[in-house]
Amino acid sequence: MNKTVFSGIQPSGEIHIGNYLGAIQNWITLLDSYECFFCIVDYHAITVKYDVKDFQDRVWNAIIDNIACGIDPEKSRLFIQSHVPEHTELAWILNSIAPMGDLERMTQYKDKSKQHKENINAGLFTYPVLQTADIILYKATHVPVGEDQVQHIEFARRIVKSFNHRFGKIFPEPKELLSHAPRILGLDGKAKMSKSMGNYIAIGETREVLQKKVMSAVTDEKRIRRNDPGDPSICNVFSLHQFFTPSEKRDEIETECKRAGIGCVDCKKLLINGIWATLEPIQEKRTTLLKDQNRLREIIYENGRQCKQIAENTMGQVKEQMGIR
Ligand code: AQP
Repeated sequence: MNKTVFSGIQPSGEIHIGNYLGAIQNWITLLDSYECFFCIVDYHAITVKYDVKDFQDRVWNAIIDNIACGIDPEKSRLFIQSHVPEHTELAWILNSIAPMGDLERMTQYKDKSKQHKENINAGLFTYPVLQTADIILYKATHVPVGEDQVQHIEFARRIVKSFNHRFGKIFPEPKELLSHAPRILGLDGKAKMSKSMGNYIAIGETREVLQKKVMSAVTDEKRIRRNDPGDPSICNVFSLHQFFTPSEKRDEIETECKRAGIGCVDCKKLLINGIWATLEPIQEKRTTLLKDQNRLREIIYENGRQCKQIAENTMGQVKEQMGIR
């Protein structure tokens, strides 16, 4: 069986280093060995309140950011979900297979229901059904995601098993692919870094804002004075060094922190340098990309057209097997 990857990102805010380390970096490593579908999932993003005026900009910014991070839209099919209406068509069909009990157990639904008490809508509830449709329309075998999405991929596998069992085997059972950074915590060091929580470092952060944000990040809370020894194993700032600081320097910071040889302020300054070394080239590439957006738009629309053809084929098979003509 061919190896096919599908993964999505919501245009629900600025892309942050959690998305970058947990998903996008992993996507880049797969470009050469898998057939890759990467999607800006705008239909998922409307399940929470959003500003209509900004929405198109958000979708387009998500495209530009992904390319600036290293997703080549000519090596992969980077596209916009709503350009392929078959996603929502298949989601309706899968709604008739998805057990309510499974959907009620979804952690993301429970969390978002608490976060958006005034807007607990059916789309929020059936979010994993649309996500399953996204994945299986392209018969994806692998789904590179952060840890927060693993429960949804398990759900997708159960739906695929039910479909294949009832109507005949069409779909492979998709497997999650976790990156080396499956769960980046927010600046509070407690909740997952997320666009909607506002606890993030965006990839488009200026150096000044980056500095402010990192300086405000929570460290080992037991370390009160500069002379107290720290515990890097419970410090979120130190855990970020793992991704932005060369290993020798990181080992030195760890040893020095444990013996109070380095304070949290200096540890944060080193982290700022490390993160900036990653963000600066991404931001430079972004500026270059913005100069020739017309060509990029053509590529993204063409990717959407190609995806639509594949999706139409899959829907033809689905309807045939289900007796829908
Ligand atoms: N903190 C994270 N650490 C590792 N991976 C993460 N991902 C998201 N946050 C982290 C992964 O990034 C991909 C895109 O997910 P998303 O668009 O749902 O990102 P988000 O920041 O989580 O967006 P929202 O709008 O704020 O959503 P909720 O409210 O669900 O958190 C996924 O592969 C995800 O796993």
